[in-house]
This record gives sequence, C-alpha cells and structure tokens, in this order.
Amino acid sequence: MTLERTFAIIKPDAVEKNNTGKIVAHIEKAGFRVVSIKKLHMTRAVAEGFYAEHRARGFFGELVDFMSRSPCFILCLEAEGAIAKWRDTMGATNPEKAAEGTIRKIFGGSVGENATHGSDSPESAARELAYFFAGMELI
Ligand code: ABT
Ligand code: MG
Repeated sequence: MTLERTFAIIKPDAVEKNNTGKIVAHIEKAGFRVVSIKKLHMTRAVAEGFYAEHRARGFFGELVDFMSRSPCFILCLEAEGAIAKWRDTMGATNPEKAAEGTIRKIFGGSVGENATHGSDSPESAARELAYFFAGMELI
C-alpha cells in the first residue's frame, strides 16, 4: 500500500452537536495524520460546486441547504491507503446501515445528515483537496 491523502468534512450536523473533537479523536485513533484542518461556512455556491456530480439528483437542493446552513470543518487526512481506509472508518452513507463502531453509526443522524464526508476515489480526493486547500496548507 502507498501513503495517500484524502479529503474529509466534519459536516454541519456534527459541528452543531459539538461532536467535532470526538470525531477528530476517532480519526487519529484510527491511524490517520491530520495534515490540515480548517473551519469553513460554505456559501451555497461553494456547496453547489463541491457536490456538482449530484446536480441532477432530486436531493440536490436539500443537500446544498444542509451543507451551507452552518460551519463545517474540512480536513486533509494522510495514511497508508487513506482513501479507502477513511470510507471504511466513516461507514455506509446511511447511518442506519453503517457498521457498529463507524463514525456515521455513532454520530450520523440520517442519510441526508450523516456527520462526515470522504472522497470516493483518488480523482475525487485530488479534486476536492484542490477545491478547498491552497498548496501551502498541505505541507
Ligand atoms: P458524501 O461523503 O457526503 O459524498 O456521501 P457518500 O459519498 O457516502 O454518498 P453520496 B452518494 O455521495 O451522497 C452525497 C450526499 O447526498 C446525500 N444523499 C444521498 C441524500 O440526501 N439522499 C440520497 O438518496 C443519497 C443517495 C448523502 C450525502 N451527504 N450528505 N450530507
Ligand atoms: Mg460522495
């Protein structure tokens, strides 16, 4: 396996519930290095650009409302095989279907408000990291 970087978000629902620190602790305990972490209140335009792949889906408006309603924390995480490892650590998109001990099982509320985001491929990780971070923030 190779050392990889992935992009993560601690979403507005988790920040609102004061679960930020607990989720960062879970991330570090799982073996990731937090390369960068930054607070951000997304505008609707920023959220629309981030989730552009879902623009045609019925849930797009609600998704953008949710992601822009209050601040989130965005992170760059590093580990061996970080992209797949972070998806495993988060669990399934729907918290009800997520495995025991995963972040979405513990902290997620619903399929629409599921506590965290993780890039789903190396291409997404590269795009999403470049969308939110300047190069010098990822040293
Ligand atoms: P993200 O990490 O947020 O991208 O979630 P994930 O990759 O696990 O799931 P996808 B399919 O990318 O979902 C994107 C967001 O859209 C929400 N959603 C998804 C719904 O609200 N209803 C649906 O029917 C589906 C399929 C869940 C995801 N996030 N949020 N918030
Ligand atoms: Mg996704």
